[in-house]
Formats: sequence, structure tokens, C-alpha cells
Amino acid sequence: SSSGGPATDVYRPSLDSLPRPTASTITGSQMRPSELGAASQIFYERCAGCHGVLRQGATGRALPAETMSALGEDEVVRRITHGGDTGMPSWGASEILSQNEIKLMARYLMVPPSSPPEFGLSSMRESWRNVVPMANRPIKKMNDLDLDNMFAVVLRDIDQVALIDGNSKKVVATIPTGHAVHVVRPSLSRRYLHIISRDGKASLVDLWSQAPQLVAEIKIGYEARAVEPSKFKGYEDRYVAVGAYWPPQFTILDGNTYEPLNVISTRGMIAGSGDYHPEARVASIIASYERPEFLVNVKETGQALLVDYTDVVNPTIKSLKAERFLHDGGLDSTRRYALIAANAEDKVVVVDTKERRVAAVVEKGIGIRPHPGRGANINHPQFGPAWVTGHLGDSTIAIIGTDPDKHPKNAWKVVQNLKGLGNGSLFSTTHPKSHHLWVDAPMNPSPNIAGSVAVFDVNHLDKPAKILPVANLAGINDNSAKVVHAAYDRSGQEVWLSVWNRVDRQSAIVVLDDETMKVKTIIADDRIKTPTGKFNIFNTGQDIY
Ligand code: DHE
Repeated sequence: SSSGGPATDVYRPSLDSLPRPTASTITGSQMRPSELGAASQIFYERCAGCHGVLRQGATGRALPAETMSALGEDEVVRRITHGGDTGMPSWGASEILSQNEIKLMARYLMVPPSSPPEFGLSSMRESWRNVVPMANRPIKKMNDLDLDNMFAVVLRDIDQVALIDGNSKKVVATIPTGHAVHVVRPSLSRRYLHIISRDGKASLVDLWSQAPQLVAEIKIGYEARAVEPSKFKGYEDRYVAVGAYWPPQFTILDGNTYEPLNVISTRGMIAGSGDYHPEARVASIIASYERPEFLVNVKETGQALLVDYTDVVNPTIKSLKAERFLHDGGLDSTRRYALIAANAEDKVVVVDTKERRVAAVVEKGIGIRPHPGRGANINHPQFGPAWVTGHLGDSTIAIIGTDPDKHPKNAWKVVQNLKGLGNGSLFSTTHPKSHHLWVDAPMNPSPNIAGSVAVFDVNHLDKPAKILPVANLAGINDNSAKVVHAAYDRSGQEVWLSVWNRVDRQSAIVVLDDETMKVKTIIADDRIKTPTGKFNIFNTGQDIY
């Protein structure tokens, strides 16, 4: 094994390189090793993201084994089945987990967690595959694909990313990824796709090859969510930062080959209290356009790290004291300020990437558990440039002024609240050429709401949103179908939405005309299973949202 971890671990044992639990390592539990294996797999895929592998809580509650035992199996089963109103999905009611799986999870939560193994640079080097070395790569684009209007689509449960041509809507390639693939970040040069999977595997795709292909991959830990290429002028394609949830650390890779260059632990002290946290996970990573730096947002400690990559082996890191539970976020329209949701604190932190400081913490007017994705940069008719986030915990859509120069009174304040579909929103989206704002609610317990999207007219925000039943429009009426992640095409005239269904049921991507909100195309190709995030290579690479 390359993990070098302790043999007591029961964490995600069905994945590669982890020691399998044995009866002696799980003394006191009422579970067989095979049950523990299945349960820890489900926990890692569905629960750890919010609750933490050590179950100390973040976006989701802390789940101490003693509390679970005190609640009793029936109550824990009830909570997993029906979810809650601050973002806990209704795993049973929405038919994602079966009754047996839910019972298994209830019993699993009564067994105390164990700390998973470490994963350092030597383990990474062992896992590194430079599939197509630079010498065998093209020096210019070798295909006639329209890369600017290509979409990379996450096919979550089949461990693939599909490349779909934005013009013909045809699948041009499918790329194998790690397990439960999460996010794709195209490079600024539009040559590369960086893909991160939940199991810590990062995959590099070269879009210049005759057919886009996987050219390198590496495992940087056991659990991960974020990857981001360097974007400062002169450093395009040079470096890639990959954040891990476990072990709590981030790794800097060579941007062309994925050779691991440095790994930096994020375990440490909580901003404010100064108390130690053993599971300080890396949430979003945003490349600065102002300096040769990555902004690495550490969830549990609330430290926002500005990591200078001019000397990757000996990096200078400025650690900004932000707020706990930093999660997702994006840049304002000038690309100078990063707005990051500190979701379990109901705050949004504004980092000035030019002056390297926390410019503001927005609290008043933020709803319960903000969840922007990268957020949406609108031009508010009254308040000027503004950034928008929806929420997991309520139907609030908060609009925050982002223009300290021309609209100083509104800067970093909630200037308006809208009412969205309901709680359970994940992503808010717009495009500089559009006057529409699209906000989803896939985590809402009602299948009708989770299957719809709200569209606001930015020029008439006093009017209620138009609600489009996107899953129904695609002819998909299952309770398990969720409509998630609106993404614009290059021109800003089309919006793509995923109808994300169970792997054994029909999913689709629905393409709507932005202006008329009418369906243009339904991509229901057999290969499109469990689509979630869709990343237009131009818009995502240049941070246009
Ligand atoms: Fe995500 C972004 C973490 C569940 C789809 N997700 C992010 C980011 C983080 C994160 C830290 C920001 C990355 C960045 O910008 O660098 N996501 C987590 C979780 O911890 C969580 C809550 C639970 C889990 O177990 O993983 C979680 N995420 C989900 C989903 O269930 C989604 C809908 C589908 C899936 O893949 O499982 C999902 N997350 C996405 C997408 C983005 C994302 C599509 C990127 C949005 C964008 O527009 O850039």
C-alpha cells in the first residue's frame, strides 16, 4: 500500500490503497466488515462533504456516535430519510438511498469514526501517471473543435466527464476520471481541462490533441473537491493547486505534467478562537488575476490563504483571518475581489486579491447557509455592479454591491433580497450579455421545486421570477430528478441545465434560449448519466459568471 496509514482505519475501504477493516479493528460495533465497507463508501460519497470524516460538523451538523446512539436507530433513520431544512437532503424520500442503505447508515453512525491515513508527496509520486509526456504532445491545436464553446460535463456516478460541442450539442469525447467526479476547471489558455474527483484523483485533459485525451493523472489524497490552474499573466498553465478534504492539505502540481511539486498542510488553528482543528479542509481555490497567487479557502479554521507560487517549493503564504466554514464562491466582475460563503456562519467574506486583505464580511441580509457556486455578477439597475448568492437554508437570494469606486455606499452590503424557489439552492448564474439571473434549488425536499429553476429579469427585480419546470420539460417526472447548475454558452444566449437523476434512470441536459426561456435542445444521449456541473471552457476559464 502507498498510503502508509494505520491499519485501524475503516474509512472508505473499497477504494484503492486503503487498508481493509478487520473484525479486530472494529471491536464494539455491531457491523460486519462488509457492512462497514459499504457504509463507509456511502458516507464518503454522500455525507462526509458536509459532516466531515471525523464527523465534527461543518455545513452539516456534528454527528458524534454517542449522540446518534442516544437518538436511536429509528430517529436517525427518520432524519436521513426526510432530511432537514438547512440543506440536509431527503435521502430516502428522494429515492437516492434505499431503506436498507439508510438503516445501514444509521448503525454506522453509532460506531465512532477513525482517522483516515495520511497521504504525502511520496505517495502522490507513486500514483502519478504522466500518460502522454510533453515530448509526445502537440505544440498547437490539432483538431477543429470549437474549444471556446465546448462544455465539460460532470457525469458524477459513472466516473466520467463528457465533452459536448456547444454548437452541435453532440458528445465529442468522454474522459475517464476518479470516483464521484466533482468539478472541472479549464485553463486560461483553453488548452487544458483540470478535473477533480472526490477520491482525490486529479485528471489532466489536453484539448489540443487530435481527440481530446487524458494526458496525466495523480492521486493527491483520499478526498478532494477543488482544483484550480494558475492564471496570473505569464503563469498560464504553469501550476495547478489541488485542495484535499482528507488529508487536510493542498498540493501544487506542474500544470503541464501533474508532477507533484509541493504539499502544504492546512491543519491548524481556528481564526478567532485560536483553537486547533484536526480536519481543516480545503474548500474552494481561486486563482488571482492580480498577483501570482492562489486563494486557498480553509473550511474549518476560516483561514483564507494567499499562496504565492513564484517559488512553489518555498512559497510565501499570507494567512488571512476570515470566517469559519468557508466553502464556495467566485470573483466579482472586475476579478479583483473574491466573495466566499462562510456557509454555516451565514456570512460572505470579501477578499481583496490586489491588496491581500479581507475587505469586508457581509452578514446583514445574508440568509441561512449561502451557497453561490461561483455566484452571479449582475449589473443592478439601481445599485450598480453586484454579486448574487442563493441559499441552502432558505429561499433568500442576496444581492451584494461590489463596486467600492463608483457605488461606495452599497459596496459589500446586501442591497436587495429576492425570493427564490425555496431552500436547497446551490447555484446562481448569469452572463454579462444577459439580463437574466438563473437560480436552482436541487436540494429542496419537494421534487417539484428541486426539478425547477427560477429566472429573474435583472432589469425588473421587483417582479417575481419565472419558474420553469425543467425536469418536466425534458419529460422526466421521477421524484429523484434534480435540476442543477445553470451554465451559459460562450455567446451568453443559451443556458444549459442538468436534469440530474439516479444512475439507473433517465437524465438529460436541457438547453434553453436565454431570451425566450424556451427549450432549444434536450440532450438525452445514453452516455449522459447523472450530469451535474457543466463548464463552458471559455466562460469558466476566464471567470465569466
Ligand atoms: Fe460541490 C463546487 C464541495 C456537494 C456540484 N463543491 C464545490 C466547491 C466545493 C464543493 C468546496 C468549490 C470548488 C472551487 O470552486 O474550487 N460539494 C462540496 C461538498 O463538500 C458537498 C457539499 C458535499 C459532498 O459530499 O461533496 C458538495 N457539489 C455537491 C453536489 O452534491 C453536487 C451538486 C453534485 C456532485 O458533484 O456531487 C456538487 N460543486 C458542484 C459543482 C461545483 C461545486 C457543479 C462547481 C460550481 C461552479 O459553477 O464552478
